Amino acid sequence: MGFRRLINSKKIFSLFAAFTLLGTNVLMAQTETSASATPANASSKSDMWLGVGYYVLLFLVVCFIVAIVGKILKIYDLTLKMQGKKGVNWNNIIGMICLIFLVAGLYGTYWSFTVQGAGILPESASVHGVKIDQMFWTTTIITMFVFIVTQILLFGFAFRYRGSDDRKGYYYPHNNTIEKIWTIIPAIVLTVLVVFGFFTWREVTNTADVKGDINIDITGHQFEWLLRYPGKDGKLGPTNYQESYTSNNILAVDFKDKASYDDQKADTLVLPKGRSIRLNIHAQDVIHSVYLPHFRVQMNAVPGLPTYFKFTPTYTTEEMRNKLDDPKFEYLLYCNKICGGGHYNMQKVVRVVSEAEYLTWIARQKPYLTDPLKKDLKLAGIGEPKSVSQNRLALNNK
Ligand SMILES: [Cu+2]
Repeated sequence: MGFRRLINSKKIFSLFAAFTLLGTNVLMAQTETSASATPANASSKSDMWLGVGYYVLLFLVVCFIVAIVGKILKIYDLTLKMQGKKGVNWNNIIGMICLIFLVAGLYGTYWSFTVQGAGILPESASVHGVKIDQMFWTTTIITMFVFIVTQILLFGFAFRYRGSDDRKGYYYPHNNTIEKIWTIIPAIVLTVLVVFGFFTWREVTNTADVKGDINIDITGHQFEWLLRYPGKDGKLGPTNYQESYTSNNILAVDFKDKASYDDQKADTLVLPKGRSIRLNIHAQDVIHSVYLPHFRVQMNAVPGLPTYFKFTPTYTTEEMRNKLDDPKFEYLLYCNKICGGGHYNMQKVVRVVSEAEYLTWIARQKPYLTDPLKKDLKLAGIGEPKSVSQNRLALNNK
């Protein structure tokens, strides 16, 4: 009785409506501040408010319809009772609601697959990505099948065996066979999926370093990715945050090691097709995450815990553009950990090119060892470090 009074209370209803309106406004206000960065947004902003108004109105209309239908049913129920008849059969109504929920829910699932499904990533652009996709689709198909069957059984049974005066509920407390079936089958399926996932992940990550690997250092800090390529020696110099960090050496490259001298920096992550790439992943402040969705690559960048991810790109940017029939397509590198206010902007273009194009590009990149940094390190010229270790000591003593 108390609950019914709560639902019928006009105060509660108007409070709920006000709360919904306010909540939507607050949400949209946030989208608005980020969207208003570009002034040419006036028309899209009014479109957005039209959209908000539309959904709020739609919600209110649905509430009114439900309330009116409820009142009509109640009056109908009372009239029947006054005439000495049985009144409304609520079991049938609840049964029908279960059936409507089943049909609407399954249609909603189908709808979200067709609408959101269109935003799915294109074919994997890396060798290991094909295996990740196989795993993804196997899991999706199995879980979808189970989802559809169980929903049909759940709501179908609720409808078919809804309460009725003609039959009595059968008391069925326990059945070991049923318990075994619904424990053992899911256990086997889940074990197969987990083991399959375990072996796939092991195959993806247990990769021995080969001589031809291209080593690239990628360092995340708030809010950008910094890239360092090895020079002609193919080796990246080591880093040492405690000793080598200066404003001219934000990657803290250790110049005690000669391999550091020819390291290069780059703005774009350029990768040659068909070559094994080893991304050495670092973070300088908080946890970031290297995310290259088109290559099915993701690995956290944790401060103080360098990690790596190896993969081989299989399609150049140009090939992917042709495949997708989208001349503007770019592979992108994102940060996939919410690492602060500028997180959304931690993005870089990734270009996959032919080996020849890569060599031309890399030859044009600037050395990491800039003139100001040379001055800091008191290096006369690359290749002939004048007592680097002594200078380092001097720096350390600051
Ligand atoms: Cu980040």
